[in-house]
Amino acid sequence: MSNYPQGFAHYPLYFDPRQQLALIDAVKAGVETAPFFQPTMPRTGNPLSVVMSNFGPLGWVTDKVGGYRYESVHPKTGAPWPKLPDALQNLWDAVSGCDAPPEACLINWYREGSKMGLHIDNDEKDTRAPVVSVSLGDPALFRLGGPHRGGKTQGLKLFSGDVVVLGCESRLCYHGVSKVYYGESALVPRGGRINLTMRRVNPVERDAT
Ligand code: MD3
Ligand code: FE
Repeated sequence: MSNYPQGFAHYPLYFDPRQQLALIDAVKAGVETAPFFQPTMPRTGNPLSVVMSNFGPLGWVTDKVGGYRYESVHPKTGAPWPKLPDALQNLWDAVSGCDAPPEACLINWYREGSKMGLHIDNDEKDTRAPVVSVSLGDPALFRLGGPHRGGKTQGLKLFSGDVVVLGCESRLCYHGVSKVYYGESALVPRGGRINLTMRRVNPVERDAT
């Protein structure tokens, strides 16, 4: 039985294979200037199993000393993150219901054995806007729980080209990736799965009328 939280939407194969290739090309171009970096956990310095980069004015980074945060420049090169590709801005406009553009687009690359433990995304000051996610390459088993740690979770297999929108209640639900079906897709050049997540970070400034 599927009973998803309010604000959760899944669009299977939103992007067809040709569009998926174009997105991979955009990621390839982005990581030429903003190479994948190895994120590490606050305090322990343990590496996350994914490597990351970002598009847009802000990027999510984490390391032992600074912890989870948004930064306007790449942690290694010090350069601004590359501009968000138009295809992703168009996706945001089509499915987010948010007038303001996303400020950050996190690029997660899952290689053989990579996973992501259950967590809540709450490093954003504005959690009213949804998170919009695009899956590319190998399928993954995504898990979505409730607002409390230790509650029930349900699994959903995400395939290349799938889009997931996490708004309202689902925005603050526990979620993670328990498994990647490594080697099932040949889309990603060096293998694995790429996940893109667009977010608002700061509250939208509205003009007083
Ligand atoms: C549910 N990424 O980057 S995407 C993350 O597949 C993250 O790489 C996973 O969790 C991935 O933080 C899941 C789908 C997703 C993204 C953000 C969410 C689900 C979410 C925020 C709130 C609730
Ligand atoms: Fe997350």
